[in-house]
Amino acid sequence: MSDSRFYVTTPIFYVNDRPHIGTGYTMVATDVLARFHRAAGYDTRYLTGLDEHGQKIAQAAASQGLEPQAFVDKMARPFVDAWSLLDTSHEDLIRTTEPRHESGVQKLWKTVAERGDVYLGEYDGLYCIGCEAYYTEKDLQEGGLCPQGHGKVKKIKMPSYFFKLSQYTEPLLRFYEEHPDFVRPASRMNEVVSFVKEGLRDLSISRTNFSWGIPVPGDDKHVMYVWFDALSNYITALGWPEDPDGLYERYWPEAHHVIGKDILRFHAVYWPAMLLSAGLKPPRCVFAHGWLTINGRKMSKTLRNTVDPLALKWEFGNDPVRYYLMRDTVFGLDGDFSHDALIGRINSDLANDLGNLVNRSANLLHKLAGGRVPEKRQGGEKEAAVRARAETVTREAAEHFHAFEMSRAIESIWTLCAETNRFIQSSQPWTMKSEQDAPRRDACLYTMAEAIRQLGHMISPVMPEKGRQILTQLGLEAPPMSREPAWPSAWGELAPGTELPPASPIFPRIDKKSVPGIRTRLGVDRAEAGGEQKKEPGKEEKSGDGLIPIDHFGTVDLRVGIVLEAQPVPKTDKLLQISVDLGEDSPRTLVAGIAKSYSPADLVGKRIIVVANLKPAKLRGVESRGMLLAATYDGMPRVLTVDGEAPPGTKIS
Ligand code: ME8
Repeated sequence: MSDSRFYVTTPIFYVNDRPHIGTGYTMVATDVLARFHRAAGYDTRYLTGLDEHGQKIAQAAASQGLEPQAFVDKMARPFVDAWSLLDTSHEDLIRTTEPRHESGVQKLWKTVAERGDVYLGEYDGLYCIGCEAYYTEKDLQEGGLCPQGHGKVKKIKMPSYFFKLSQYTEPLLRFYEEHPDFVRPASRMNEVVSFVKEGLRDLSISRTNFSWGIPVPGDDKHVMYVWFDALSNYITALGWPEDPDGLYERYWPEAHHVIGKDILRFHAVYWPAMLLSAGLKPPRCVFAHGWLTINGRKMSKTLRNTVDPLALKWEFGNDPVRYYLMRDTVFGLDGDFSHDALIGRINSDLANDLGNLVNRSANLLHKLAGGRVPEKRQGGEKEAAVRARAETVTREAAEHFHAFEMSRAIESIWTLCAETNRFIQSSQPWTMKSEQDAPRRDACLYTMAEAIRQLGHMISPVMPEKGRQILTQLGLEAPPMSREPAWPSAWGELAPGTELPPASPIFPRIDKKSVPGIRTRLGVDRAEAGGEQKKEPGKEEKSGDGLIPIDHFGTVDLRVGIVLEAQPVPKTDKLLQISVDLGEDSPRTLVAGIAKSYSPADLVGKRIIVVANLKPAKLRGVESRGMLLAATYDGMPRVLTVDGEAPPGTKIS
């Protein structure tokens, strides 16, 4: 086991929302970092999780008429499913309703209290439920609005336990000075220091006006403030305080919290103060990344749905989307998600640059070297230049990954891609046909193949599947998904004589003609038109053969739904009223003429197919918002269902 360790965490996401491109962005970035560190030989642990307590969750549960525990159990599913489909390589996913977490947090509370840092008082001030945060007047936007866009904040007055945060002003400032890299990027460190220098006020850490939280030890009229509970996940997931598996001791000293800039204060001020109070070490680093907008607009509930990371996976595959997210935004700064830019990157960087290089090289090896890795020969200056570039990039890209500069690491890797493309062009191995040319030809082809192997290794943290496919093209047995190809890999490890499989393209181009269909399927046009589908008059496509173009099919939004409840519609023997989970904030009501074939109980739990973008219609006084699909045979409707697992809201294409 390596001595070098790396522990990387994501924020634990609130389960009142569903996974979207913003949370997906944090997951991809942390996954890339975890995979890079594993490849570089670090003993790595990668943690994500779900934040399941607090007033925001309690309210969301109530709005669905569910008990909070039933609500969070239901809402945890889409996250677990999404991360599994996106193939993120976390070792652990903690839920704050798990006993291992709750007991750890209570222990942390007791430790802080035993230090004399907790007292009972009264909170009389402002609170934003959307942020689950306390604010003062000067934090607010004009009109008393939440600075994070959650609308009007509330005034609350209640008995509350307080944490003596004010006493940590000096210790924190000293800690920041001794650990100048604690908050990254550096500009964020300055922000934190200025905030703390203004002086800290004690922090209210318990609530009495609702009960969905971890009880305060010794006073169960209070539940803990959700952030006291949530921040502790980073150590409770390691097994603190008992540490039965030694994970806390092994990984905590190397903790790196990757978060969005919206929650920096909690991680860089409150959390280290809590830890210092408990006599524990603060994490090594808090890295705050920027905010992702969508097509230049702030994310909204509607727009988020159109950038569902799973819809992108089905359309483009995971790796191109990961590549785009890591390449197009500088990690730490704000960035924009644009479907057009994503398609642009797929066609230029992936299909043209890397894809052409790999495919062209595989074809050359078949044509000129009989489908085997050629002899390893010295070659001339040109070969030496490629090798030198590969060695520089191996070092440079690793430095960038270590510094969490993913876009710069990729840029560096692409210089090797460009250099290898130029090398093939100028060497023209296809002209080296005679026996006499054999040594030169071998040297050239070996250098080309070896450069591609290095590229396969180096892009693997960003594009694990594509990296493996590249290695497979070189006849190498790619390591299992759970193990990354090693970094660095010394030049010249490709064994001469290795038999190569037939060449097959790895990075397909997206044809311009298919772009309108993609935009329709992903709902981009609808979103850009503000929710309405644009139709150009007179532009209807007609076809005399009764066939429709694919994008007509794409205008029907078919989704998987899970039936939650069903009941007969009064005064009819045909209709059932069904409540269906389509993965939205609240279930939809559908009315379907299937009562002849199904009793309500038969339907509950079925995964059905729903037309989700149908205009609402009233049937016997009940508004139906969508239509389920059924095949009617012999007068008996049979409901269409899904073969196997598919979370509610999954798009059918
Ligand atoms: O804050 N761009 O959870 P949360 C980039 N439970 N990243 C985004 C994003 C966007 N538009 N939208 C969300 C919470 N994120 C707390 C955390 S941790 C102890 C408790 C990402 O569900 C980003 O990482 O609101 C952000 O910090 C996180 O999702 C917020 O997730």
